[in-house]
Amino acid sequence: MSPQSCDVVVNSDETGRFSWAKSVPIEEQIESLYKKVEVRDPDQKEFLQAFSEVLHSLTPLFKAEPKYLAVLETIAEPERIIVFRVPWLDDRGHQRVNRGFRVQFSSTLGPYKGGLRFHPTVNLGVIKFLGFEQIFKNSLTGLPMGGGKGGSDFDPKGKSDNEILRFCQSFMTSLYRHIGADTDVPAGDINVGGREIGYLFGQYKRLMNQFEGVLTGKALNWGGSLIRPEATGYGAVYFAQNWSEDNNVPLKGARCLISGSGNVAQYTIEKLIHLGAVPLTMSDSSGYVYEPEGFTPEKLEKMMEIKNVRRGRVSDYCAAFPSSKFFTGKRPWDIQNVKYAFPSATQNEIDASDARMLAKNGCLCVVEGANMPSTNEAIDVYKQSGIILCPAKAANAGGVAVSGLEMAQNSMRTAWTREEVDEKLKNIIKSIYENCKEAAAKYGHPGDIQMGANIAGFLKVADSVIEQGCV
Ligand code: NDP
Ligand code: 2IT
Repeated sequence: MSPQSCDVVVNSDETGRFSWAKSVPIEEQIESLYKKVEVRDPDQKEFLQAFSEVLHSLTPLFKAEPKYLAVLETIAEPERIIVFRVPWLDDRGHQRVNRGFRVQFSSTLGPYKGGLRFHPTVNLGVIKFLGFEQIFKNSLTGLPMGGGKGGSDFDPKGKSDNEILRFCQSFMTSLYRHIGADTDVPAGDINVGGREIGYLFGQYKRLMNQFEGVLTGKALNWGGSLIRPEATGYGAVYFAQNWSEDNNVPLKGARCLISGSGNVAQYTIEKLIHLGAVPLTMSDSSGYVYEPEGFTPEKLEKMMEIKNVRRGRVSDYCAAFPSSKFFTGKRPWDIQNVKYAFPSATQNEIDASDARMLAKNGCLCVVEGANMPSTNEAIDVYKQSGIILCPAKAANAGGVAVSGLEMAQNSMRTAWTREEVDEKLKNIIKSIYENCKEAAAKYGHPGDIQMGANIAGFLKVADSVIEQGCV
């Protein structure tokens, strides 16, 4: 029986705005909310996955305070969705077209904030999952940022620099009227890095005749922040460091698995090396590279040159270092005797059988650099096998946190030193870790960082929604 069909609504909060059926078990009300959201967008499987994860993990909160179920229902509906045509000319002069998206999910805590992803798998369900997660991630940072996400199904692989430039200019020609330093501040995500942010910023400036901090991830010469490129990877390792010190599982000497070879993976490995850990793997969509003794600074530098300068594949690396081995078409979760895994490529890259493999290989802690890299079935396996999950919205919040610091520096027309930004990043990550721990303990699940992240991230937004008149 759903709360809607129940005719004995017997409880409401002090305002009378939130009512729920006291006679219906909260678990049933949770399932009926899931169905309601699913019926609206049955094809958005990634969004429904992210929604289900948050909804179910908030069960102890709903048991204590059922009014929050209705608030979650409101938050799960984006404030605004913008979908647009992106026409562009390829190098042969042929007309091409892609679809652009910006989901302005929540402005409760500040201007919409979140990255842009260019990838052929992008669709509205993917952007909605990313935007939904972003709301709670941004809330956890403690900085004044709402949640949003955007992108396109454009595939940059094999495109020339001129094609990327024309695509970015066309994308911004449609997007510019919807964004602004106090409205919505996009940034990078998969396949959107410094080069693309530059082309997008330049076009915004032309169209608006205005130099403002409308994007983050800018180059240092024109308003970028030191440490922004490093921030997501460094932040993930700082998060792991907090957990490791708390639980006595030293990072020094720990064998670590990393997926991905882009921005997040590269700086995760750099910081792991600084701390004396042993990062063993990097990957892309064609397979993974295994370095039996771990990546060194020289080896990482080579991989960065291949990926960032030549825009090559991880397999190209093996020619330079015969000690390494490439596994075609595989993901790096089958290496034995490991302590930590840092999935840093994309969503759903660890399924239940990968999670079982991680458990068998000794993994104690999964630190999510990517967004939603673990399927919900994989999360169940972590729980059954005692693996601790440091979920994306907490563990990879360092990137958007330093984006928030970039916005602050732009507003003040100043630039902080590398040390200042790094120190602020460390403090933000520490307070996220502590807030997650505290919320988990308060709601009866001490040590459950995943639940703590959802509860702490959600509560701040939910209470603010109520204070702002349920809008
Ligand atoms: P990059 O574009 O720099 O790198 C992406 C990496 O992931 C590449 O190695 C890419 O390989 C791999 N990848 C992408 N899609 C797939 C796929 N379908 N299957 C297998 N591998 C894939 O992106 P980022 O490093 O910035 O982003 C990685 C993850 O981190 C994403 O989930 C992103 O949302 C998340 N994130 C990023 C932040 C940031 O600041 N950049 C902040 C917080 C989270 P290939 O080249 O073969 O596609
Ligand atoms: O998923 C993410 O947090 C990002 N891609 C970074 C967003 C941002 O606004 O810096």
